[in-house]
Amino acid sequence: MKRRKFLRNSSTVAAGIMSAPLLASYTEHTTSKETNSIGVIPIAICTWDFGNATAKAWEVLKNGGSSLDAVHQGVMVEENDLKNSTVGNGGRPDRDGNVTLDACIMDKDGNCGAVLAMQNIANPISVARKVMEETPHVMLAGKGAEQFAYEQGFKKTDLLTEESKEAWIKWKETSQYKPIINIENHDTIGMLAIDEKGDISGACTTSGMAYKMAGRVGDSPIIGSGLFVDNEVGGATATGVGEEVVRTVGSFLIVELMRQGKSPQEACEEGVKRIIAKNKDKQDFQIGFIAINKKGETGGYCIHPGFTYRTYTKDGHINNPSDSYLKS
Ligand code: SD4
Repeated sequence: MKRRKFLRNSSTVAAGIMSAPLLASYTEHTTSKETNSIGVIPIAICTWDFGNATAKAWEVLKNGGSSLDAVHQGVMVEENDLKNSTVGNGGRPDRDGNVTLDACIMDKDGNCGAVLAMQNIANPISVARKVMEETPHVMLAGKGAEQFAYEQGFKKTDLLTEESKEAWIKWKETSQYKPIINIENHDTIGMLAIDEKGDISGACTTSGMAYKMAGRVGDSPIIGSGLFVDNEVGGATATGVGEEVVRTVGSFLIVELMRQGKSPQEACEEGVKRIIAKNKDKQDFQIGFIAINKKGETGGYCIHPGFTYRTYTKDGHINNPSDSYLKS
């Protein structure tokens, strides 16, 4: 998209006159190269086309809120969306029919909290934040996480929607575990934000791979894998087959590459290439990384075409098509 058109769209957003439904259908694209090199803060960026989530984060940022509140409230929009079958309430279950949620959050001071394979609680990101703020620990898993959530006042919620249940029953006819690339064009939400003070935070939340083994945990709640923030450098977050991200500690790697001087775009590309290097004979899976540096420059890269990421700044609310390692 030409810069002039980009600015015209942006001004509509900057004037604050876009309603939520409009945001959801806002699909104007620009190339990632155009936006990546424009460093601007405050900024919110997230994996996939979760426009309602970035809109919520932007509302927090533009009112002077912290990046921590922005990412927390932003990703919660998706956790609460019952139509989203990959995050929070309404997420696809494991192979036994249980919805188990993973989430983590990290702030400007390197504080972090995570919950792993937690059932019956609709907002794992809020529990992860409580783990960070109210306990001496970083991760709580399974029953312990659930028990902690109740102690903190969270309500027990049945997370398996009728639609998810029907899909699971149908899946049981074959019981084949085969993650689908770019499932429904949206997936785990990882979000990074920089507030007006220049402080960076991140959050990541997911129901994990559909029909996974009971107890399976991916990269999303693992600090350094699904998410990493260093307020001196930047942040990164991931979506896709978590096992592959964990093997290269993907998000930490990307932040370290930025520390060594790479741009967010270059760092994401290197992150994907490290995964490709470990999978010479197998490329039938998707990974998408996004990153941001201290200046507010952004980057995104993936294995297969189809991954996009949202950015929201004073200059616009954009769904950026990510460049990919494989071209078709
Ligand atoms: C996981 N990374 O559990 C998550 C799921 C995901 O695209 O992002 N799928 O491995």
